[in-house]
Amino acid sequence: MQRNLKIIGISILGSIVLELQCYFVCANYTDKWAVRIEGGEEVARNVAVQYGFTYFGPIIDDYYTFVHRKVAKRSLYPSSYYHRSLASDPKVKWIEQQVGRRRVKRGFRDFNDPKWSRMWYLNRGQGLDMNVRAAWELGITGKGVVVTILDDGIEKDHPDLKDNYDEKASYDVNGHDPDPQPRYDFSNENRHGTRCAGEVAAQADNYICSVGIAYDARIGGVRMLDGDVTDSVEAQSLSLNPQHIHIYSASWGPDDDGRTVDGPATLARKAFYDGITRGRGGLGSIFVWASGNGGRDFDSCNCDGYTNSIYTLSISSATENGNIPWYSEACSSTLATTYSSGSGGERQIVTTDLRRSCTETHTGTSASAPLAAGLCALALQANPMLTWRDLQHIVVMTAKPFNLHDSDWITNGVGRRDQAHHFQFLDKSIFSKGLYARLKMYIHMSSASLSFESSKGKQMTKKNNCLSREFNKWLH
Ligand SMILES: [Ca+2]
Ligand SMILES: [Ca+2]
Ligand SMILES: [Ca+2]
Ligand SMILES: [Ca+2]
Repeated sequence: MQRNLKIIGISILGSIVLELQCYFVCANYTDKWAVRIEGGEEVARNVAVQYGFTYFGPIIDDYYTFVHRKVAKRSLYPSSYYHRSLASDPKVKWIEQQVGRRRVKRGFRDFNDPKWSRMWYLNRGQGLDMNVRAAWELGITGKGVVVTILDDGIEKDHPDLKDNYDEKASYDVNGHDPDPQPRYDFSNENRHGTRCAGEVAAQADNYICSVGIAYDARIGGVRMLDGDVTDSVEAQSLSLNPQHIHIYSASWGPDDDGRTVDGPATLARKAFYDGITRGRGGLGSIFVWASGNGGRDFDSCNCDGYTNSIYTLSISSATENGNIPWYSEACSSTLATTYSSGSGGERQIVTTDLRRSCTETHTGTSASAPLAAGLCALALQANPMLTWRDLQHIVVMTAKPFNLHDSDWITNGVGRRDQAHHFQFLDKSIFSKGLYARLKMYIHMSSASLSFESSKGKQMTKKNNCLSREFNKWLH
């Protein structure tokens, strides 16, 4: 009895060892052989029959598949007997018993970040999200691209940001020091920059919080809103390290009260111009701008000289259900929209938050601009040679109006639909090396901007009194 148990014990152990060995080395032999025979299919058929094989069909050129009915469909060991007899025929130039190989579909797997399942604007699929997973599957994750958030600072030691944090893309303009850590208070007033940063480059698959759109990009922050914002503060922020930073994301501007007409002053204007002419080795810095939250007060982003500048890529919002949000300002200078918050029942944006935490309640066009900055980072990884104008062109030309609902859609003179455009970065001619990133953004433009395209600006200038000189110059 004891002896029997021992034998069973050994055989179980033996099979475990075999299993473990096979996990690394054992082959999975099939009942098929690939055989090279010169002289054509008929010769191959005859050889098969001669050695008891069944001719299965051609593979390529002089290679054919034979199958042997007496061989198991799957075996750990090769069938040397039948192999040797077939190989002995002089007409057989090469022969190999075929082995089943483990191959895994390279589909998209979900992340382990706890809030990933809540990131509806990235994971809904079916044309209802920003389609970044298609880019990620191509290995486009923002690698090598540097983004900075011009805001109230960045929590650089946040566990979901610290590995992507880039001190060369950071500065504290308010405090005149290199450390942009936000100033902490009871109301967490200075959480904005940290929230925006996580949307772009929160680390993926680290069991922490969320996933940034460009989760392998480097991210910095400029602390410049927590103090007096002067022309020099803006200019210094917009021109930080322009040979290192590729994309600047700004979610601020003049009052959205429906009465203010304001824009960049002397130094900030110079910073924009220097950025697009000299930044990124002359390809031009990318300035992504939130279009403003003054919809309730009928504010127009055309009256905001920052979004209105031709040098900024101005971004508005669409809600979870594809509607125009209550805070949205419709205007012709907006190039695109990305998803953001909406009305009560609609979900908001998930991102990193102050005090090393995580939030599902980031809102407004403030949340949209960083998503667009993340998309631009993906595009720049796909093709780092894109100029600042190329990127604007891609955004406009690849927009698609899926899932965006409104009654005043029109088709403009170049066949683009206006009011709410769904952007899709997809342009093999622009993404060099055959790479293309299927990235989607949403566009939301006023009817005025579309009529401008059909009438070369004349109609638009009539409808929009706040167009800057720069913008008019661009139209003509
Ligand atoms: Ca500081
Ligand atoms: Ca994470
Ligand atoms: Ca505004
Ligand atoms: Ca603009």
